[in-house]
Amino acid sequence: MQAIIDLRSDTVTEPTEAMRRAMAQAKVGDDYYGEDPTIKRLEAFAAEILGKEAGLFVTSGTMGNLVSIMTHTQRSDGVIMEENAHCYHNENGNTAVIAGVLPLPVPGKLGVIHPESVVDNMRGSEVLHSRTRLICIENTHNVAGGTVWPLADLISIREVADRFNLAIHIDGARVFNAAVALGVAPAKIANFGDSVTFCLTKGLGCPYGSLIAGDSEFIIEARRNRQMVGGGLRQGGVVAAAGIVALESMIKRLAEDHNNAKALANGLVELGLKVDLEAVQSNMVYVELSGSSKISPVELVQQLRKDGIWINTPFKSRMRFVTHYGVEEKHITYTLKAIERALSN
Ligand code: TLP
Repeated sequence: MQAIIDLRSDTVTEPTEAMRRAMAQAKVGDDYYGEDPTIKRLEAFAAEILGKEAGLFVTSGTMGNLVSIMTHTQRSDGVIMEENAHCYHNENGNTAVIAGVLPLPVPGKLGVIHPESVVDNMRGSEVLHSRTRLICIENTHNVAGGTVWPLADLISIREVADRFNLAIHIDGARVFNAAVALGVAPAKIANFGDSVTFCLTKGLGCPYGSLIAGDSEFIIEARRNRQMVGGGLRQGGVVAAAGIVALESMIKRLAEDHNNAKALANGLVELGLKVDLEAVQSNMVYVELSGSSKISPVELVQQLRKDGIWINTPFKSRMRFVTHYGVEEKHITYTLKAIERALSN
């Protein structure tokens, strides 16, 4: 097999032919004046799919989370987030540095925050404390394994948020994976959040872009905050056109990525590797080598690269494989064979 099998992330997906055609033909205008018809169409479409009043096109998931957090909070407010959340660890401290809020990391189980953790970390109006204003939840949860929040837990977190008058922001970079995994409409999940960010660039295959959805007032304010962080988009309709194609045609097929991830996970377990199968719920597989393995995780990654299989450098010996558009069943079989060879050398 010649082509590279890139399992580093679903962010490596490239636009489909249909997206490229739509991009070439996109009607555009200056978004600053509210005149880009394609961006407007994408924002309305995203809002509709998520059952929200309005949408806002932003350049990335990171910007979407930041702008949403800025919009829900004032400087010095406290924001509860799961201790391995992307917006806590992987956004370069932007919530603290730019939004000026205090992240309050709490433990999670498979990425899910228990309502009691919210209660334990709540701070009121004492002059000493940051006022807790917001809970950020991540669905699917990346570092927990691409795990999906069960609907029952979404109900519980909403209840506790309402009890303490907190808003909920959903980092739904992969919210469509969550919806497909649960077999529910994306709006059913989004309904538990006051705002949601999702990415067009992950399993949906777009070259760039994310959306925030929320109520109209929230989005008006979010647009101001997007401006503050340099996110005005001018003739961004060229990219939004790909986003519309993605929302129309790339959501259902995520189920294939989930099936491929499960096949990969089962194959890895058969090879004696440590995978928490309970955590394999969407398009990710995290794996660790057993202590008795002759090869180290870094050596395995290097060996696989020689076979044309790319994965990221392991973090604390944990390796991540991500399935996505362009990765097929035959690539999973090939990858498993290559791993078997590497382990037996
Ligand atoms: N995740 C990327 C890397 O940054 C780790 C990946 O390869 O998985 N929320 C979640 C849950 C994410 O996984 C990511 C990206 C983001 C937000 C940020 O999105 P972008 O990359 O568009 O800023």
